[in-house]
Amino acid sequence: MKPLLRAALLGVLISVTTACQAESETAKKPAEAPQVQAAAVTVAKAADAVKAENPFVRAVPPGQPNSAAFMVLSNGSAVAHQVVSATSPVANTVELHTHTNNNGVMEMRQIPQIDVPANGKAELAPGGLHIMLIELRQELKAGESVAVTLTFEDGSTTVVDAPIKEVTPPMGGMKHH
Ligand SMILES: [Cu+2]
Repeated sequence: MKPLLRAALLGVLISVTTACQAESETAKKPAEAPQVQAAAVTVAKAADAVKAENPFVRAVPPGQPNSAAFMVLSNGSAVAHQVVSATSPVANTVELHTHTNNNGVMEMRQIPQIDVPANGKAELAPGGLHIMLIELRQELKAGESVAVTLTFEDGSTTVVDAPIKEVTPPMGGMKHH
């Protein structure tokens, strides 16, 4: 290649690259501002979008170490939400659990989150999803109620006041792990 031609090509290359950079820099700035504004308007707290319906906690006799809370989580928004943890003053440890059928034996296991689909429900019921109350600090008498605090994926929280009820254990009992 002749030196003159090479210099000319190099010149073209440099001018193309700088033009591209200049273009993308200016293109970025006006696009960012409206996006941030739209997000602030449409994003609602998960705790406001998800309602806990018909909550209850299983009554247990004194000396029983564990119990569970059940409810229907109803998501009225077009965004999926997740319960990522729960706490309660009546238990030392609170975990999110599900039941799985392991070769005919129903077993409970901890799960990292409970999904509440957009415009949908998550049903926590005996034999299925539940909030496990482990190492109870007190007797859970039917007729009283228990506060259960749910924490969602965005850090927002809901306190659910769950009445204590007598619940017949599901088939397979309460085998833990
Ligand atoms: Cu459990």
